[in-house]
Amino acid sequence: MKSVSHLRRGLLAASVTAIALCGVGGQALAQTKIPMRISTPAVPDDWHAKMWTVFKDSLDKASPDQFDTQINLNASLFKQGTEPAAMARGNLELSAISAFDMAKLVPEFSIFTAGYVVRDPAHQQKVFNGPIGEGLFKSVSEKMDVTILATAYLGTRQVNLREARNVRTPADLKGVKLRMPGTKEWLFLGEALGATATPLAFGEVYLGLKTGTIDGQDNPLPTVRAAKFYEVTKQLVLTNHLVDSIFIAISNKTWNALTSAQKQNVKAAAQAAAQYNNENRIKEEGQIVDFFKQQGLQVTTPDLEAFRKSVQDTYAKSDYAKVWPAGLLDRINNTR
Ligand code: KDO
Repeated sequence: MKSVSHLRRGLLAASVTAIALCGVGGQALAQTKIPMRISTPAVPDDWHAKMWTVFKDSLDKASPDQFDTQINLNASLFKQGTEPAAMARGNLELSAISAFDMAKLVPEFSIFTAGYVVRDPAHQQKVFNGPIGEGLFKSVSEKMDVTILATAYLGTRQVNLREARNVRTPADLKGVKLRMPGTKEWLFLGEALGATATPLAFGEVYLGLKTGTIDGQDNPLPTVRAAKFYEVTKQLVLTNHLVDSIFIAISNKTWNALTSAQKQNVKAAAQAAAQYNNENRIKEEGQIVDFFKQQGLQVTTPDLEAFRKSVQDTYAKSDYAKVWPAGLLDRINNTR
């Protein structure tokens, strides 16, 4: 029998979501589940939405009856980009946040918002699971009040256009209204690609493409499929411009209130979720181009060297690069 002293009293007042009364030897025992509200803009068919079910199942298996995991997709609980502040305030327990979210409060993180820095998913995992990730995640915890539990591979971002055009170099994207998420770090990436970056929340992209308020968008191909952007676009330009990450993060208010066994199980569940996402997404990316061709999209490969050089030069000359710690880019490049 569990004794009441096992319950985390601090959480009782604020976060009782389920109370089960069980009579044991004539005594009533109150059991409290710790709420784990998750908010993400991801659509149900995308791997980084499905990974949360893996998180929930792993956690329930390891810590039965201790957590009440609630998965909210399609930005139904918090708007895209507002999750970090909600976690810092303690209004949200978990989310998957981007390098762009982190760059706002931890400026050196902007190195990972720059195109053509991370080479591939294996490089990404080595960088973030090693000393570089450890140092940056420490600053994230201090400045954002969230703890990073695992690094998931969001996929490699590609340009996806409403009307087909000949795109060889960034100059060919001049004047193209390329939708980006609505922060300056994202918009800078769109401009670095040569386009006219146009801010729009993820949930509005499909309609924007359909009605022509935007000319294109950039996302990894599994997301282009899951969100059905292929229905309202005619071309994929395989720019490979960003090997993107999404970091599973938990509010420090929640994290610090857990026992060490609970912390271990929550972290293991996040890592299982990331691994499920990574394996499936990498596999899908390897096979997905045929699907788009069958849907009638043109799939073209531009001059990748021209894109790489132009994007890297744009970042190197920008204010972002001024706050990158000396030697960090070399350390990333030398991580093998
Ligand atoms: C997007 O809005 O383009 C983006 O890919 C940005 C990511 O950081 C992430 O928020 C993602 O959308 C959503 O999870 C939807 O897939």
